Amino acid sequence: MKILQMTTKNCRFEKKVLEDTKWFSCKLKSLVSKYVNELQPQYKKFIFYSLFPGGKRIRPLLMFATGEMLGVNRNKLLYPACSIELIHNYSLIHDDLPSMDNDDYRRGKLTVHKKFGEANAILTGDGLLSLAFEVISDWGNVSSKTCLKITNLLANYIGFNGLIKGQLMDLDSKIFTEKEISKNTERYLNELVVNKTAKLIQLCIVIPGLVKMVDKKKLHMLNTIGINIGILFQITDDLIDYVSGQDKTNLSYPKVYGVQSVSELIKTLKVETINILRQNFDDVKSDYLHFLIQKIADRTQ
Ligand code: GRG
Repeated sequence: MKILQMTTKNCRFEKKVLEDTKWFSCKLKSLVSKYVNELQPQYKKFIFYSLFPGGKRIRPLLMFATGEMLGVNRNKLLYPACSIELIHNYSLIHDDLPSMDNDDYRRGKLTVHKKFGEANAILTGDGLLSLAFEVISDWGNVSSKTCLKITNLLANYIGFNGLIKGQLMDLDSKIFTEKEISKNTERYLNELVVNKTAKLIQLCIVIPGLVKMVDKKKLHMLNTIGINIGILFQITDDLIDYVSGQDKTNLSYPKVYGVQSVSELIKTLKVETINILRQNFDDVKSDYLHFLIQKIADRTQ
C-alpha cells in the first residue's frame, strides 16, 4: 500500500516537473524577447540558441519547489528564477570556450562558440549576465529592500566570492595529480565546488525564504539545505561523467575519493538533507522539494 502511494506521488511530481519546466521556459522566452526586442535578428539568434530548448532547468525548479513549501507562488519568483537561469547559461557559454574547457558540444548541439564564433560567444555570455541584473532589478512584486538584498547576494555569489572564484580554482587545479591526493586536495575540491556550483543552487533555495521573510533559524536551515543540494548536484554530476568515461577534469569527487566512497557520500548527504528538511518544514508542503532532492541524488544521466 505504502509503495503504491509513493509511486502515485512520484508520478504526480514527475508530471509537475514537466509542467513547471514547460511553464518556466515559455515565460523565460517571452521575458527575454521583450528585453531584446530592439536587437537585430542575427544577434537575437545567438541568445535564443543558447537558452532554448535549454537544459534541465533544475535551478528554477528548486526555487519553485521551495516557494511551494513556504507559500510563495511561482509567479512571484519568476524574475529571480529567470535571472539565475540567464546567469547559469552565461557561465556555460564561457565555460565551453577554447580558453576554458574547449568543448564542441553542449546539450546535444554545437556550443555557442562553435556555432557562431568565439567573439560572438563571449559577447552573448556577457550580454546574458547583464540581462540577468536588468531582469532582477525590474522585479516588481517584492519590496525594493528585498530586491536589493537578493541582487546584492546574487552579485556576491557569482563573483569573486562564488562562481568566478570556483572557476579560477578549477582552472588552477592542474597542480593536483591523482597520485598525490591528500586532505589538502579534499579541502581544495570542496571549496571549488561550493563556489563553482553550490552557491548559485543555494540561492535558489534561500530566495523564497527571503521573500517570505522567514525567521533566522529557518533561513539558516534553508542555507544548509541549499548548499547540500548544490554539493550533491556536483557529486552526482562528477560520478555520471566518471562512470561514462567523460571525466576531463583535474579534480573530481570520484578521482579524489573513489567510486565506492562517492556513492556512499551521495547517500549520506541525501539522507542528511532530507532529515533537515523534514525536521524543520511542513511534511506535505515540502514533498515536492523532497522529491527533487531525491531526483538529484539518484540521477544516472
Ligand atoms: C566561466 C564564469 C564561468 C563559470 C563556469 C558553471 C561553470 C562555471 C562551469 C560549467 C561546468 C560545470 C561542470 C559546472 C558545474 C555545474 C554544472 C554541473 C553545470 C551544469 O549544470 P546543469 O546540469 O546544466 O544544470 P543544464 O544543461 O541542465 O542547464
